[in-house]
Amino acid sequence: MRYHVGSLEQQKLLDLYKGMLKPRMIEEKMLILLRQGKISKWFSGIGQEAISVGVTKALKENEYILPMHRNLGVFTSRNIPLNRLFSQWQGKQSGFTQGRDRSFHFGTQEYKIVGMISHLGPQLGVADGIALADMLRRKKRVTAVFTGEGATSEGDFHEALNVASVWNLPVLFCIENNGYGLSTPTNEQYNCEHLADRAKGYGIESRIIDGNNILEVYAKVDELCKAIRRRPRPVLLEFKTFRMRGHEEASGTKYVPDKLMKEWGKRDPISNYESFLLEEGVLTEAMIEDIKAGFTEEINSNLQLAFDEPDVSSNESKELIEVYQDFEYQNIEPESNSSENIRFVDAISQGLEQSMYRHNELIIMGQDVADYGGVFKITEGFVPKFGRSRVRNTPICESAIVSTAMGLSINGMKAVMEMQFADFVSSGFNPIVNYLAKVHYRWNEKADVVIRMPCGGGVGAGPFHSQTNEAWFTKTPGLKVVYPAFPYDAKGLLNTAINDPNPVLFFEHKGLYRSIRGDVPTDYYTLPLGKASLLREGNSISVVTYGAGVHWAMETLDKHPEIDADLVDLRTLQPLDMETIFASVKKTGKLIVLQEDTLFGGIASDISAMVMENCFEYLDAPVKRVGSLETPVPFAKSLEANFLPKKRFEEELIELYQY
Ligand SMILES: Cc1ncc(C[n+]2csc(CCOP(=O)(O)OP(=O)(O)O)c2C)c(N)n1
Repeated sequence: MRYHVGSLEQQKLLDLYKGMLKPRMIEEKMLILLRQGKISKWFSGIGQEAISVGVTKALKENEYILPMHRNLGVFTSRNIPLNRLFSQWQGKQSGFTQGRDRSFHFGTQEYKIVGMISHLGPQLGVADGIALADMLRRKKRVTAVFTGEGATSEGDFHEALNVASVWNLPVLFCIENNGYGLSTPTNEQYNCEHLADRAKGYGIESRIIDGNNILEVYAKVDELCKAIRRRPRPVLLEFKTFRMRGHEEASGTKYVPDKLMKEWGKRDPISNYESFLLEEGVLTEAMIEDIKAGFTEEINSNLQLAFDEPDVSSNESKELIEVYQDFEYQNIEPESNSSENIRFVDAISQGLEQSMYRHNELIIMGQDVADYGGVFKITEGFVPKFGRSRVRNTPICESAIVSTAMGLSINGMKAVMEMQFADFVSSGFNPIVNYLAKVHYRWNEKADVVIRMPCGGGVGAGPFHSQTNEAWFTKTPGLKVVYPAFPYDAKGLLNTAINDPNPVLFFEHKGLYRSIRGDVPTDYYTLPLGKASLLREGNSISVVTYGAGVHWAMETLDKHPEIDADLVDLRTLQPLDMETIFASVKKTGKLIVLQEDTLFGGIASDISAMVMENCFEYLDAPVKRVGSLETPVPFAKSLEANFLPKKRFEEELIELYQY
């Protein structure tokens, strides 16, 4: 291996050596502990240390770095206290996730490290968001993100590189090409000569770097970082290296030809560099002994601290509370009495616009949201007021944009993302339910993101533009779900959703956009999440519903004045106002829950179950649930009318009333 010292000083040469040696020695210790059954899983980065260490040391301390599962060198180069790392791997309290997630699945703002989720790819889009925040604040910073060559096959890789290119984001995309993704060799993973060649297709620069040569890694990345700080832009790096151990320790390396192992064994980044430094007189055997003794002491004493720490114990209320970031709702009343009779769609637009004035660092992203104003025209006229940097058209890549929103939040900004249609959220599902929803529980980080979801049927739009898919999200701890039925609620709740630092799925029924009007205060105001509204009061039956269901229920009740019903509009589904439901049921003794979504697995089922569990003695009839037919949403008018539950609701309501 050839080393070019260039202008690097002795101190730096030594620092790089120590930087690689420390994670190697930690790993060697971990492999022993693994064999003794003292730690569970281990993903080895042995042989790849030069990449983690070289990249991290080329960054400034205030620049974010997003490592993967083989990047111990990133954590040690940022000088994370080892006892906390060890406690993390043992699932203990002073680890970074308090026992809630394992291995390298954590981040820490203190050290500007943003760890991975198991799904690999979303990391790349998160880096885009972090870099976007830096760019918008005109901070000349680099964000570095890692991926293995295997994960480059995920759509997230393509989406993130494309977004970074279109927006010219200062992201250093680092591919560690180590020959295998689990047991899959590179020729079964991709079919081009170098992954770096893909950069051309995205319109960005790339470099191929010998990932086992610390001086090459450090010098090239350092030079690039300086260049990116001067002129922000994305760059793709392909580090050629090799995975010297199994995917994780238990899985072995039987499928790797011996020849490859031997060849790469000779290219070990540490032993080669050590020999070089000895030859150059930068290191002596005595110094090596000294350095190793120091690390051994540091590792052992910190391990002892971790082993001495008791196992975590579960405190149920703490576990539940920490799924969400603390949010103290502030009730803000409109400043004046002025109000206007406006459409549902206008109320959302107003809330969004006033929130943009209120939060300087709120960014809107979505397809066609800029000059075009979005397909429903909610952001029409926003660009002249807030500029294209805050009202951002995105490529068609829901997953990367959700991840980008997450990155903006990590770097201290707020994001509202418009799904063009709620149906398309499936293309961004992974980061929503796995990243945004779980990040606070895992490592105490907020996901200050609102995802606006134009949803719902009755508009003759067929299976892919009509779904109301809130149940995909009410199921997932960590998300909040809002679903207003009136313009007044829509504006106040959207404002609160934006103030709330937790991830909120904000459902907007597009059938209501232009058909429902209401008086709405002209000024900014907020409404609390988790509070249903009792729209009508009666004594014989409780009708619980939300969204378009509220309007169907009102029409039906108007047709049947003999039925004196409580009508509860849930307004938010997570948190869910069970108190109001219970109080109503205790008064009326009969409950019918109406949802537009297909019935099975929807919120109506849970409400029904909770009422049975909590109000059984008060019930005079079985709880009824009414929802759409268990089919996709059909296109033709007559089919859709029969699919939707409006007519069945009337029949079931009468039946329950007469029970
Ligand atoms: C979406 C997803 N699919 C599959 C896996 C299982 N898995 C975890 S790591 C891995 C291999 C990754 O290979 P690569 O990206 O090359 O990184 P390496 O492990 O080689 O460093 C696989 C298949 C996963 N975690 N997430």
